[in-house]
This record gives sequence, structure tokens and C-alpha cells, in this order.
Amino acid sequence: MTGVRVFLGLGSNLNGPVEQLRQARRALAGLAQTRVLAGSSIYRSKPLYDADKGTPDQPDFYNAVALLETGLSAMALLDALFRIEDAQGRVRDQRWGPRTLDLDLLLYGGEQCRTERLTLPHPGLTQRAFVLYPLHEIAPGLEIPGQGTVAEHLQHCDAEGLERLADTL
Ligand code: ROI
Repeated sequence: MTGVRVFLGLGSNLNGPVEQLRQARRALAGLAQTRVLAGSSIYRSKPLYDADKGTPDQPDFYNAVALLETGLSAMALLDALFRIEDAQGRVRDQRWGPRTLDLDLLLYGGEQCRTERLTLPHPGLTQRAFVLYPLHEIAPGLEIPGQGTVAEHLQHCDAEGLERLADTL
């Protein structure tokens, strides 16, 4: 298969988070025209939050990054990610609330775009330790289109409280 290389961020803090992430990996592997090429370790961290948007009175998050190769378009993949989130009981009531599964499209090949539904690269990618560390683990030399390398961003990123677990995706 020749397809686009895609990096996804996975997150969960409800209902057995490690198993939620692994279930999501299995669901991704089952998508049409798609292969999972790599999965990072799983990392635990305190909920990130924005002081303006409420307090993080919720369980620790578990995060990982997966590398896929897919023949699906970015929009078709985004639709599929929503379906997987829904299948794993995602409730979309609170923007900053706890969730069984969050799947973020971080990078879709070298694509850069900004539409209502999709911004690429993902806007949080370069600031979040729980994305940068697992991403660096599986793609240390990765260039973020228009924004330098993962390794550069990692050097300026506060990893306080981020814990790499023995579990992998
Ligand atoms: N905090 C962490 N640590 N990990 C996440 O995946 C995450 N996702 C979110 C919010 C609630 C903003 N905080 C998070 O959506």
C-alpha cells in the first residue's frame, strides 16, 4: 500500500484508559486502506487545562501517539476518528471535560491547512508534552511542516509531571 503517513494523538482518562487506547489502536488497524506502522509508549499526566475554561477536577490522562499509513483522505480519516470515539462511548458535552477517548489528527503527510473542521499541523502539537514526547519516541527526526522539528520543540517543553509508563500502545 502506498499512502500518506499520518500521526495521531490518543488520549483517555475514563473507563480503563490504557485499554481504551489499545482498543482504539485495534479499531484504527481495522480501517479501510490503513495500516498502523508504530505506536508509542503510554504516558500519564495531570489534565492540562486553561484557567479561563474551568478547573481540572478529573482523573489523570493517558496519552500516546500512533503512526499510520493510509489511503483515506484527511476528511475521510477525520470522520473515521469520530466514529471510533463514538463507538468507545465518547460523550461530547464538555470541551475540557473527561473523556473515554480523544483522537487528534496531528499530522497528515506534509499538509498544512486551516478550516473550520481541521487545522494541520494540529495547533496543540508543539506545546503539549503529552504529544511531543510520544511523538519524538516514534519519529525523532520528524519535521513539523512550517514549524521546525519535534526535537527542537521538545527542548522548550515543560515535561513536569509527565510519566512514561512501561505500557505501549
Ligand atoms: N490533558 C492531558 N494531560 N492530556 C490530554 O489528552 C488532555 N486532553 C484534553 C484536556 C481536557 C484539555 N486536557 C488534557 O482535551
